[in-house]
Amino acid sequence: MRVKEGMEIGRSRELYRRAQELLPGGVNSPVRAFKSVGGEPLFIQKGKGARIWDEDGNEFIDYCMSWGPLILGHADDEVVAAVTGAAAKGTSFGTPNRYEVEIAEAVTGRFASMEKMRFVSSGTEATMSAIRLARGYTGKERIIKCDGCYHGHADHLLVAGGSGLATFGTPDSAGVTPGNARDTLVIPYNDLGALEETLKRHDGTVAAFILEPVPCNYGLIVPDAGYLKGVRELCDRHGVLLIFDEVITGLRLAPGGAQEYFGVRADITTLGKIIGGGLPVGAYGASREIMSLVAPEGPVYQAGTLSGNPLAMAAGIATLRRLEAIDAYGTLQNRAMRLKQRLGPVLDQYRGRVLFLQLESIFALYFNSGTSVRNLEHVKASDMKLFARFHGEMLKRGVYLSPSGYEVGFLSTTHGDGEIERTADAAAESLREILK
Ligand code: KE4
Repeated sequence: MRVKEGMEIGRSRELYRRAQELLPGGVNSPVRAFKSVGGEPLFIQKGKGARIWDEDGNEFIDYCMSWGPLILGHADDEVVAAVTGAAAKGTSFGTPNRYEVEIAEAVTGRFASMEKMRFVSSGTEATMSAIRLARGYTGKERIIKCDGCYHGHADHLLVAGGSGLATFGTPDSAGVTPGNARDTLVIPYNDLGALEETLKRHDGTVAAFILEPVPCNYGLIVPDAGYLKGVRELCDRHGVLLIFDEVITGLRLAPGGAQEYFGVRADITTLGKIIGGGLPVGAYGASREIMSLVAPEGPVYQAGTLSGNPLAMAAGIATLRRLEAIDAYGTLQNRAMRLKQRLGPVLDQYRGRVLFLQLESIFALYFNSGTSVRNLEHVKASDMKLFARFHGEMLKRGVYLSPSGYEVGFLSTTHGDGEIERTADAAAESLREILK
């Protein structure tokens, strides 16, 4: 594997200098700034399949995949054709359009718990609206979330756990007022006892429990056997709505997301990423009864200039059609197995120092002595400085990992044997370099 020592990044560097003059941190979303892995962000010019090229022409095998949407890889021909075809007829009308109906039929056909749905333009809008809907439907004010689960940047969800087991949240960002955090209770993930205690202590006041069924924003944390079923039972017992934030897992773990994969129904589901094929999208859905509360049918207000945008909807329809046409989930399982098989012998040499976790086409790498990751504490025990060095070594070898040890990696249907071989070789050399 030729190490790209002294990789030419002059064009990215110049763009970054200009960007920092105009955009906070030079980026439009913080994690892109490479702050937690060091170095300067690369400005990506194009992508095709599993590969991306930066402005200086450096080529990488991409495992960030725009943080999850690109399950079919970059610039899938049919998705691009759908977007360009839609754009040629106009980019937005602010009126109902046929694409919204077609994609709503496709999505609700995959999620038994979603009889009706509403499209918005981001995952943040989806979860913010889902919480408002839960409060409007139940008439209750409090929500429960899990420490380490990320649901976008709505004030009442930028709330961290306190020291105790089940505590009132504390603002996790400047500008989030105690008043905004006051009605958010925070508990550990994979802990049914904490959920039960919180539900009992606040019985009758909790509108909903929102969680990532598989947390992917603080590394990858896999639910304990029975955890999600236990959550369902406790929410039913206490009359609390269960919101599954499937912005990442929806259409990724299975066509019907984590709900299909684990066999646990949510009351309200939020989606994003894959259903927009890489264009701005979010959505939330539930039973007819719950969704009847949403304006203009009901009193829960929510709106959006570009909600249901024809280009995003066309990209989503093309994505869902392709996923079905190419048996994508069989392919993704095969790709995931291949990656595990090829990385296995490499990682075995560092048992007790490196932990590779994978759930289908989602994976995370921890520099950690543990053998499993069940909660936040396990993730916090990882050496993020080592991850930063690993990230840099892999970049030099032409592999682009998500630029944070708290983020996960994604496979797509386009990560072929060649890409996986190169990745395993790069990992072997990078680990040798940093753990020698
Ligand atoms: P957006 O508002 O970024 O579209 O979605 C927010 C969101 C909601 N729920 C889950 C489970 C999510 O993972 C996200 C956003 N994910 C992050 C990456 N893990 C987006 C990347 C970024 O913030 O730049």
